[in-house]
Amino acid sequence: MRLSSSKIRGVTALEILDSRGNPTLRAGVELEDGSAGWANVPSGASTGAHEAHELRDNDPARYRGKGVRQAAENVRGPLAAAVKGLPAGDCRRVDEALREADGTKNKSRLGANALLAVSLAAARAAAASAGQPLWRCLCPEEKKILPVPMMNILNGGAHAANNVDIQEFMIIPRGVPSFGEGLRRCAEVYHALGAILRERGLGSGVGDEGGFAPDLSSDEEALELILRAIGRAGYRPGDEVGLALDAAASEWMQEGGVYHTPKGGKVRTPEELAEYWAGLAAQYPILSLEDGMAEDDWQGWQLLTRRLGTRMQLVGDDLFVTNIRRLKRGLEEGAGNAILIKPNQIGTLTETLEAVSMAQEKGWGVVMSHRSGETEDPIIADLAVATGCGQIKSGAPCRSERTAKYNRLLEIEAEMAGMG
Ligand code: 2PG
Ligand code: MG
Repeated sequence: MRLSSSKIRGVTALEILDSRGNPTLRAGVELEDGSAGWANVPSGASTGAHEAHELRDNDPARYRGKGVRQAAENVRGPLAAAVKGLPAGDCRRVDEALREADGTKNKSRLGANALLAVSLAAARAAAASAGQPLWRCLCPEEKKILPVPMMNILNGGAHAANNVDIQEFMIIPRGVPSFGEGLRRCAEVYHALGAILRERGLGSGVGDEGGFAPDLSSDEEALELILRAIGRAGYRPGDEVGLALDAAASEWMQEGGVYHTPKGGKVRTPEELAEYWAGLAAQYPILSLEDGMAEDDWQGWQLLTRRLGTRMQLVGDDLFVTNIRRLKRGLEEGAGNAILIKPNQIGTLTETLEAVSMAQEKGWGVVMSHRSGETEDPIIADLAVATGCGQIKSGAPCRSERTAKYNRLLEIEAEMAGMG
């Protein structure tokens, strides 16, 4: 990292709101040379059981128990004390100090939300001190690539009050010359889908990530509508725009190891679920499937990977929770072939980057991701470029907390062009 060596002088914290109207945390870090950085932490609705601990106040009198005043106090108190005087650009040292101050395995004492806010804000402050955008400070020369958007255009599951069970229906532009062109293609398909839904009287209200959230008769109907939208926008489904799904199947797992879709009421064994995905893959141009099995169903994941792993990307989100211990198990056992990266699942920048590197070294796919509860902070755009991960999931081209990341990538694309 080519970040400044200026030392941390002070750390601040603020309880703010995320895009779902719940409190979340912002931290600010000020350096001795007067530079400063801030960062907001997002929050998920379909949270994996193995994620680092998100500290909430649990005081029913405030924000339905979801306040983060204690996490803010932890930033101002023990975490500030732990990092004061450290060079902000030495991310590893800063993050180690944060982890030591917490002292638990899953950051449950001071809160992963508290640690991550300081970790990211410190990196931002160091980049500001170096007079460089964050992506450039973190980015080894050879990795300067912009990610392809994996854009969510139809929401279901825990992200929408409709009767669709698959959480995210996404599109991926193929063979585009630039990030901006890929983004345009996706936005055009999004508008075409909106027009089709309106024509059919299906409603064009949106879900948590900005994708449309119509009531449909089945998940297949959603896929059919999206194929139609791709065609209506003037593109060839498959060749020019592919499909990606996030089933978020941890939400479907029931006692006894069977999957039960809460809205459609389908009950399937892991074998039947793998067959279902194989059937969909045979029928539709699905390039990527995330959380096609549940977070603790390692056998189901192996089964799915044997069945479809050579045909498509199989992304572990709840399965790996951006944690190298779980990723290592996946690599050893052949569970999945790609990882979703969400910094708040693990709680520090360096651990996030470690998970990316481990996956990249093994030739796995890497997708940088937002959360369903987001803020205007676009930092994952910088992280996607810095790591050269190649793919980003940031919702629909709708709702500013989603477009903030895409717009930041457009900015970075322009910054790169200016660098020559
Ligand atoms: C996911 C995410 C983001 P959440 O499951 O991949 O799309 O959702 O933040 O609710 O976990
Ligand atoms: Mg997911």
